[in-house]
Amino acid sequence: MKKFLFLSVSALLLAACSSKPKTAEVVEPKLCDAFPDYTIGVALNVNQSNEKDAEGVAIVKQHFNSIVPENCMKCEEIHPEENTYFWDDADRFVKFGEDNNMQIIGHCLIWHSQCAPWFFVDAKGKQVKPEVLKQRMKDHITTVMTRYKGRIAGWDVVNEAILDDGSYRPSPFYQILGEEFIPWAFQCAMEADPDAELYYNDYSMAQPGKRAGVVALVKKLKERGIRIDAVGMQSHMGMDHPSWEEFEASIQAFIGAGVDVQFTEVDMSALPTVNFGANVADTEEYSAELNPYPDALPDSVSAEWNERMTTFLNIVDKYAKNVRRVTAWGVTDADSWKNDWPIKGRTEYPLWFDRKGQMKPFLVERMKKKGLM
Ligand code: 9MR
Repeated sequence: MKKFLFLSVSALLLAACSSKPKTAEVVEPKLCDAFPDYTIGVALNVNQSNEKDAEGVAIVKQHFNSIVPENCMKCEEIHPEENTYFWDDADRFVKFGEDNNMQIIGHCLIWHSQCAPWFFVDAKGKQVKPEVLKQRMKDHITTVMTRYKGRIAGWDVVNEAILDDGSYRPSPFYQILGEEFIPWAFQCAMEADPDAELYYNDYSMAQPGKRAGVVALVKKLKERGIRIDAVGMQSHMGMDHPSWEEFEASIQAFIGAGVDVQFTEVDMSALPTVNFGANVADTEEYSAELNPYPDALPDSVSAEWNERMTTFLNIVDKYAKNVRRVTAWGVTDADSWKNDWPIKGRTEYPLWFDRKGQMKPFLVERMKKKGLM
C-alpha cells in the first residue's frame, strides 16, 4: 500500500517534470526527465528557498523535482529554545516546493550535531533524565511534523547515529537513552504523520561495519512493527572513495533488509582526500598543497571526476526498482559545504552544476543518451 502510494505520487511528480513541447516553442531540457525511475533532488540553502539567489533558483526550477533543506529544519535553527520555534525559513522552503510541484523532504529530526544546546540539559545545566529527553524528542518531532503534515513526503528521522564500525555513536541521545532513542524517534514520527515516509540517514554507508549496524537497526525496527521506509545513503564521495564493490554491497544489504534506498546528499570531492567521512566536527588545517585547483579544475581531473559520477549513477540504476530518490547536496560548486570542510577555504568542485551554472558533462551525456539534448 505504502509503495503504491509512493508510486502514485512519483508518477504525478514525474508528469510535472516532463516537458511536452508545443509547436514553435523552445523547451529547455530538464535534468529530471533523464531519470524517470526516481526523483532527482537538490539541497536548498536559505538564499535559494527564499528566492534571493536568482541564478540558483532558476537551475532548481528547471532541473529538479525534489528538494530538501540544507540547514533550516535542523534543531538549532527551527527549535533554538525549549519553547521557541523559528518557522519562517522552513515555511518558505515548503512553500517553494509546493509552488513548484516538487517532492518535499524534511531534514532532519534527530541528529546529535546542530542540536540546540538546551535539548540535553535542565535549567541548571545538568544532564536531563531519560524521561525528560524522551518527552523533548516527542515534542520536537510532533510539533515539527504536524506543522507540515501532508506537505512533506518523507523525513530523515534519525541522522548519523551509527559509527563506521557499526557501534552506536556516543552522542548525548545515546548516553542518556541508550540505543532505544532510535526506535523511540521513529515511533514518535510514525504517530505524528502516519502518511509521511520515514528514513534513517547516514554517511560512509559503504563501510562494512556501518552497513551491518544499519541492517541490524532496520531489522530491529521492523520486528517491532515500527515503520522505516528507506535508508538514506548520503554519498559524500571522493576520487578515492567509496569502493564501488562495498557501496553496492550496502545497497544490496539494505534492500535485502526490506527497505528502499536513496542517495540523499550526493557530492564528490575533486580534491585530495583528508577525511573519508562527513562528520562536521572533524576539521583540518589549511595548506596550499591540499588546495591544488584554486582557479579551475584541470581537464584530466574533471574527466576522471565525471567518469566516477557516471559509475555512481550506473550503480544506482542497477537498483532503480528500489531507489526512491537521488539528491545533490547543493546547487552549484560555489554553494557546496565542501569548500569549507574538512578544510576551510579550499576551492571544491563536488556538485552537478559548475560555478557558472553549467551542467557537468556526466549529466549532459545522460541527457543526450535519453534524447533530451
Ligand atoms: O551542508 C551543511 C552545512 O551547510 C552545515 O554547516 C552543516 C552543519 O549543519 O551541515 C551540512 O550538511 C550536513 C547534513 O545536514 C548531514 N550530513 C552531512 C552534511 C554535510 O556536513
